[in-house]
Amino acid sequence: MHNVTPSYNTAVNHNRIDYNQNQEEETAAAPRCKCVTTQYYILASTATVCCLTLMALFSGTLSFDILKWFKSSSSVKVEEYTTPILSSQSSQSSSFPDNFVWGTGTSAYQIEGAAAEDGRTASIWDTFCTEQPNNILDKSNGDIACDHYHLFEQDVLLMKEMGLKHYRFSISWTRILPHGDSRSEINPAGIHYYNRLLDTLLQHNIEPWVTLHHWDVPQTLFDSYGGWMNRAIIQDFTYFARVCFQSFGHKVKHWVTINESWTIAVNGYASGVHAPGRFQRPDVEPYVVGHHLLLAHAQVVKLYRTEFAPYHRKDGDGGGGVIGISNSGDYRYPKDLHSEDDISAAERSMEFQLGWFSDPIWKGDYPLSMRQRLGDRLPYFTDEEREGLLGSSDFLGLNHYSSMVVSQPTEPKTFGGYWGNDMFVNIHDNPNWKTNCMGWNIAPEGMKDMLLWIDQRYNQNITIYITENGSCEDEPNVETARHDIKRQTYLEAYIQSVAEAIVEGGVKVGGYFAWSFMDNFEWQFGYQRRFGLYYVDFDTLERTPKQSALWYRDTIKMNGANIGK
Ligand code: PNW
Repeated sequence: MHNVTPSYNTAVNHNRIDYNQNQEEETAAAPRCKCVTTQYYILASTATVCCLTLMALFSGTLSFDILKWFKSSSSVKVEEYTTPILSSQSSQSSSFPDNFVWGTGTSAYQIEGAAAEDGRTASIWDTFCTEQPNNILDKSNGDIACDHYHLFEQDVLLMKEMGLKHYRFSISWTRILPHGDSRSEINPAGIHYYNRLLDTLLQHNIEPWVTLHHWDVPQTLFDSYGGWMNRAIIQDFTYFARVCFQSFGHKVKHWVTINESWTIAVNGYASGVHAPGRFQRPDVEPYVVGHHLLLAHAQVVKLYRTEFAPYHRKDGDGGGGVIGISNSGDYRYPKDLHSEDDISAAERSMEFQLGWFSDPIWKGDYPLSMRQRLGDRLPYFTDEEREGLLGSSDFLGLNHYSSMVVSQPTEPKTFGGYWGNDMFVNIHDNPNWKTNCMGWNIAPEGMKDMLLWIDQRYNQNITIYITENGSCEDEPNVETARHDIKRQTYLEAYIQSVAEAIVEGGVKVGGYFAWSFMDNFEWQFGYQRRFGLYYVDFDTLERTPKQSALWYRDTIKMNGANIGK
C-alpha cells in the first residue's frame, strides 16, 4: 500500500483475516461454474418440477424451499437451514409505504469479470490492480470477479428467487466506449450485453436502477488528460451518458449519475487507496476532482431531462424516467453533547462528506464551512453552473454504512493538506458500538439521524433512496456464511432505523437497497471482504444464499412488516 495517511474510515488491519485458509477440498475440485439454480433445475425432472409447483402452491411455500428440496435430492450434501415462516406474519402492519422500493445493488467492476472480452478496454481500476498488485490486499483484480458477464441469467433467476423487484447495477464505461470518448465506435457487444441483462431483468419484473459511473474511468482518458482532474471529462462523461440514454433509456426508468463522489475524490486523490492511487496533492486534487464530478453530474441530468426523460417508459405510471446521484453520508455525533465546539465539529464533518456533494444540488453552493476552511483551494462555480446544479436531482441516493463520534481538536493541526485535517475534527470510539470486519462502527441509530439531518438541511424537500447499506462479515467458508446472523441483525436494525425516520420524522424515504446482492471484488481489499446476501465461492463461482438472503426475501414479501417484530 502507499505510504500515506489512510482515509480515516478505511483504516483496517490488512492481515487480520485470511478467508482462504479453510477452503474445502470438495469445493476446490468442483467445476468452475456451479450456480445453484441452474444445477438443481437441470437435475430435476419435469415431472418433479410440476409436482413441486403444485405442492408449493398448496402449502404457500416459496421457491427457496423448492431449491432446498432440489438440494436435498441431489448428490451434493447441503445443510438444512431454517427460513422464517411468512404466512402467519404477513398481515402485520408495516411502517413502509405500499410502493416502497426494496432492492439490492452491485457495480460493474466488482462483479462482471470478462475484463478483456468483447471489446472492453481497461479502466483505471484494471490498471490499479494489475500493474501494481500490491495495491490490493490479496493482489487480486476484477478480471473474473463473479463472472456475472457470463452468469447474469442465472443471477437474475437468483434475484427472482429472492423476490427482488428492484436491482441497482452500473454500466462499464469501457464496455460501451472502448476509447472512452466520442472518437470511439460504440461497441455493439457492450450494448448487446446490457440489453440482454435489462431484458432478462424486465422479463422477471425486476426494475433496473442504473448507475452510470461507479468509479471505472477509461484508462485512455486518464492517460490523455488525467481523468476527473481535467474539465475535459465533463464532455466525455456526458457523451457516454448520451449513448446509454439512447441505447437503454426506453428500458430504464431510474438512473444514478455518479456513485459516491466523496469516495472517488478522497480515496482516489488524497489517500490514494483507490484508483487512480493519487496522493501527491491531497490539498488540491480531491477538491478539483469533486468539482468536476458535480459539474458532470449536472450536465448529464440536463441532457437527460431535456432530451430523454419526457419520452421514455411512460408505461403505467404516466411519467418518464427519474435521475439522481448517490452520495456517501455517514453520521457524526458530537463527543460532548453540551459542547458547542463538538457540535459544530460534528456538523462540519457531515458537511465535508455528504454536504460537499449535496449542498451544491439542494442549496446551490458548497457548504460554508468548506469555503471557510479551504478558501481558494475549493473551486468556485459560475452563476450558470450554480443554476445548473441547483435542483439537478430527482432524488438523493444515500449510501450509509456507519457513524462516528467526533470532537473539536484543542490544538491546531500542523498538517493542513489532507482532507481529514482540512475538516479539523478528532475521531473517538463509542464503547457501545461494535465494529464489522471493515473496522466500521455498527450504529443503526445513525441511519435515522442521518436521514433527519438531510431532511432538515434540505428543507423537507427531498426524496431519499438508501442506495447502499450493508455489512461485511467474517465468512471464511460457505458454512459460516449460511449462518450470517450478524449481517441479518445489522440489516434489520438499520432498516428499523429507516422506519423510524419515516414514521417519527416524516422523512420521504422511497426505498432501500441492500449492499450487496452477492459477495464481490471489494476494491482495495480484493475478495477478502464479503458484503453479499449471496455467498460466492471464488474458486467455483458457486452462489449460495446466506440466511440474510432468506430473511430479506421475507422482508420484501412483507413490505418490512417483519422488521423489529
Ligand atoms: C461503497 N469509506 O464504497 C461503494 O459504493 C461500493 O462499491 C462498496 O463495495 C461498498 O461501499 C462497501 O465498501 C465505500 O471509506 C468505500 O468509508 C469506502 C468507504 C465507504 C464506502
